[in-house]
Amino acid sequence: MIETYIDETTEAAATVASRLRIDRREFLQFCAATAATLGLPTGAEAAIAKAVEKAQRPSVIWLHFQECTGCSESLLRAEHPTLEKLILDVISLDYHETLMAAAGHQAEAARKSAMKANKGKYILVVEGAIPVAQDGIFCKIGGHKAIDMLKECAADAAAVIAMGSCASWGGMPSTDPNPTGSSGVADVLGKPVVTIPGCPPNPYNFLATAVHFLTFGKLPEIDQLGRPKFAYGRIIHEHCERRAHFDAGRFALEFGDEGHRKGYCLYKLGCKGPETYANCSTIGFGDVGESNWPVACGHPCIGCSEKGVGFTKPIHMTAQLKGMSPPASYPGVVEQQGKTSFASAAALAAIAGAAAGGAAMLAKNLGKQDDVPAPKKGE
Ligand code: FSX
Ligand code: SF4
Ligand code: F3S
Repeated sequence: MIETYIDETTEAAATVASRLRIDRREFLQFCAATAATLGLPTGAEAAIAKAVEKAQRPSVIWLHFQECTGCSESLLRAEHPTLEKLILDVISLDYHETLMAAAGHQAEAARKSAMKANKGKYILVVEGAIPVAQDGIFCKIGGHKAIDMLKECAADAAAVIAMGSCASWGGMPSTDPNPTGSSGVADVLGKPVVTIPGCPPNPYNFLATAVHFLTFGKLPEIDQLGRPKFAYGRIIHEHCERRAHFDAGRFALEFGDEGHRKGYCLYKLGCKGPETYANCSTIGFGDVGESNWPVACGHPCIGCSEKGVGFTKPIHMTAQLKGMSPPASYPGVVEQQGKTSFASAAALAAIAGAAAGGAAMLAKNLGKQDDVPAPKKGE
């Protein structure tokens, strides 16, 4: 049984690897990583390898509206293990204004023919918000208003994916006062769609969604905002590499201060990790190396993927803490003899059954800064 499984997986992997001209081991690693990203049980990588091998690639029509093209850039900028090759292998990208060679009437003809040839079967991916103010006049492509083009393409699509925060809920173009009435795809179509928010969104989340469709013939399970649960089920703060500093009350207070240089928690610089649902902290971005995501680079998360947070709350406003356990009950990291630490004080409060006292300790801990000297002038 195990031998058959290994044989089949190896065979499928070898076929795809030679088709993509990548190493078989790299492809198997990709299958295992995608299965893990999707939260699938052990063995699912075999199903993924076989599905990608068969490559009955779904036709994808990719529209661009109000955006910066960062979503497409993030898909194409990965170099290892040739993510863009895999993406372009698992889908048939039949219309994409940035990538296609065709222009003008040729491009329009390509869209119409892809829609006709794959009627009812294609996946519509939308990048960018749709302006609805003044009858949608603020964005036109090939003489068609974005709002009309979206409705026309969505009518015969098997599934609609809103790629990026702009398409998911309006994103950056919808920032107050939103003069063009920038809106998300679901609002314009008046029905739920799969959303992959982020500015830009993580390409692995798109790829994993496409691979899920390819492997199981359906899109992954989504939450009430249309986000795949495998990627947006938990808050960033839960898995952040700086979380121990948060729990210990050690914060960077200014960019470049000692706390910042030591890699302390960025909560006080406005990090929105505690109220943003995304997997940035666990899967990282691009190929620069592990731990490549905003917080790891020293910048607070701005909540770019979270409606009502990114492009809505000021970047350096402190985040609302969601679903907090009482970190003040953890042992302190820097204990000094003869002093009652916040941790032990909180423990005493807990022993006394003073829940309110524990909450006060948490608040106090957030106001604490461990002996970090203020930066000297000129530092
Ligand atoms: Fe840009 Fe995409 Fe941000 Fe928006 O990404 S990276 S402005 S989410 O639509 O191109
Ligand atoms: Fe990480 Fe931000 Fe949470 Fe601090 S507040 S632990 S930097 S996610
Ligand atoms: Fe965006 Fe925050 Fe992730 S800024 S990329 S949601 S860490």
